[in-house]
Amino acid sequence: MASLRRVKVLLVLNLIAVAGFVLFLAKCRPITAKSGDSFHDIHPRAEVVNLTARGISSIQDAVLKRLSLLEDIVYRQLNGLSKSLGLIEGYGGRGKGGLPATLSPEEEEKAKGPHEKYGYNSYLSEKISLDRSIPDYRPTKCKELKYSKDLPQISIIFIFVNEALSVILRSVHSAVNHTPAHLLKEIILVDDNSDEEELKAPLEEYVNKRYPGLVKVVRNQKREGLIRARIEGWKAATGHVTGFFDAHVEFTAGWAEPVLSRIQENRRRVILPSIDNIKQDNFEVQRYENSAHGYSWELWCMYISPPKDWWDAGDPSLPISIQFLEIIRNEVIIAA
Ligand SMILES: [Mn+2]
Repeated sequence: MASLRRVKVLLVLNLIAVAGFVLFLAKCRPITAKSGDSFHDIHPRAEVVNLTARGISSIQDAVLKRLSLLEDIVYRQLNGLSKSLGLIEGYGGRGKGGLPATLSPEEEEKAKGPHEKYGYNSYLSEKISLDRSIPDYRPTKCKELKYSKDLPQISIIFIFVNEALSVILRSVHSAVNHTPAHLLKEIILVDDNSDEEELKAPLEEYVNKRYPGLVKVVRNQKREGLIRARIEGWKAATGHVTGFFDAHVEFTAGWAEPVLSRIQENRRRVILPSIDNIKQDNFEVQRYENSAHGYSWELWCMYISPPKDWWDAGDPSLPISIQFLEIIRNEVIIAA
């Protein structure tokens, strides 16, 4: 008697499950697409209906296929965003892997003026993807370190005046691509009163559509200079940690965890990542040796070799403590 009841219950559960699948398939019918649309071509209705006969694993496959198709559609739409600004997304293309990028002789001609204006080859920058891959030059020991999942969130602040749009957006894309999402509270763009039209509505519309809710734009009504502009960014920040960067940088994977981990250990620390170089003429990423940063008496920024006890320890993953600064390898910056 008990077993009969169990069978009945199972039968009812099965019926509910089948009804659920039928309902799911009915609700998830492909939307009527325009003729020639690849969505329609890849998922004709007949194929979806036949799947009910082929069992659950086929349905799962169909759902997975549909998800990857939707992902493609979303990706294409987002790519359209950068295309409208004459820019490119995706990991490949010119300058991928941080290799030197080149222009054709005709393009070289067009590049001369902008190069002079920005101090780097901004015309070439437009031909390099906003998501290009760059090499990970961390010492092996740094790559092997494990960090707590529970780290404080960071607000990344970029400051700019009349910087090339493609260079700012590559900084933003790179920050999003290489900072774990749960650690990135927001990105703040501080425009210290630029004149360039492309940095006004086009920049703001792009970041609002591409990264809704993630990017804030702060505009100074008059030129304030680097430090006051940074302070304006800091006022807008809501993360536990604030990171200040020039708006012509690219990040590598794993840059954030060591920084946040050291600040979590001691909130009074100011951390400076070890900075590689992006060459201003061809955007090649050039490895720089681990070093501390300091200033000469003329206030020129200098790279300082780590002290003897750091070398003696023989562990390249150790921070270099020079008074209040600790250096961790991982940000790259255009030395422009
Ligand atoms: Mn700089």
